[in-house]
Amino acid sequence: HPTLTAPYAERADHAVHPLTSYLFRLMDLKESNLCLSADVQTARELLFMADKLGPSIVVLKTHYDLIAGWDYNPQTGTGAKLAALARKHGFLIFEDRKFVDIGKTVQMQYTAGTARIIDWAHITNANIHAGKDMVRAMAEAAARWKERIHYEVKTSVSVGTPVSERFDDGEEHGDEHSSGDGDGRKGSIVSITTVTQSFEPVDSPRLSKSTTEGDEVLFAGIEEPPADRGLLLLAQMSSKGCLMDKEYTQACVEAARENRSFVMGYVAQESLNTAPNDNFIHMTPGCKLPPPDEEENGEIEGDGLGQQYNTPAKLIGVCGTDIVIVGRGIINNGDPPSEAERYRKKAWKAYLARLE
Ligand code: 5IU
Repeated sequence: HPTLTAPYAERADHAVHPLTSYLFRLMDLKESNLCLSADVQTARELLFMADKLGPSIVVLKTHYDLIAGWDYNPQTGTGAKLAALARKHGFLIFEDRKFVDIGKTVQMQYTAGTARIIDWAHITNANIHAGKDMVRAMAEAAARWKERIHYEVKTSVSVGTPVSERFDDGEEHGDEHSSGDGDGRKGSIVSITTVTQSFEPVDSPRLSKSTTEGDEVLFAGIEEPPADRGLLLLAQMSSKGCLMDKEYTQACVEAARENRSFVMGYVAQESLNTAPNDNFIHMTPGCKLPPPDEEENGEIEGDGLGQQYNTPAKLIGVCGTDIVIVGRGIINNGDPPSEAERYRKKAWKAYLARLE
């Protein structure tokens, strides 16, 4: 398929979804096709990892429900802080929530409740075993969210105000910032609105080549992410004995094609782009490298609990995925930032080789 040999920059130009286009540009700019699966135990560790590994990654995958001490405050909580780190370093947040239920329930889980995932996660994913109508339900919820955000940005936030200055004037912001869905909460916009020039440039020589001057630039040429939300369909899993069959995976492909303005692509074990105009992005977990002193001869042991691993070279070069998702391979290392760089370089090399 043409997407296997097309540069990410070129695919950015042809992507239907604005976030997919942004993500491909980030990948090109940061020379990274690495997603960190930040499965740590506390919010503190999560934010630490996001800040330290931010320069190496393009996506940070979360499981908010395994984090102890997750702060649900929409303005100052863990989601808002992650969103700020995402802007600072240029990565997208992917909450690996694997939604599966009837459409109405999923809409509520996605937009409301404790975590308000839609406010801080650019991307989430869905298991469509309950039927593909739930994809449309989530798309509708995301469209309503976007409308609300645009309205709130226009009416109540002056672009360019640093996050820290925005709500600390001692005033009640009740009405004009209310999120419009009747829960009386205020200011949830902080996690997503346009904030420029409020962060120090990140000290990363690797990125400085693209630095540009100008108001809209955060650092090193990375622009603001669009105020959009995207979905990945859970098409295949990495675990042993996974019950998702070919028919299910094919239903995901159909659901993706029917919802191109919301579905960015898949979490899958191989590329599912087959139709001429498919340009979906693929992310793949179950990725690990052998230790640096060992040859890459294919076999990587699983974790004894059903997880199976492949190397970045195989997943990108042979299976045709775009982004590898790595958790314990990086997190359990004594030096996560340099281990993340080792994974980034390997995965990027596999991508460059695929282009030839
Ligand atoms: N994850 C998988 N396999 C899948 C899907 C998600 O491992 O098919 I969809 C998640 C689980 C964990 C991360 O959060 O990706 C992988 O972590 P390790 O790299 O530590 O195995």
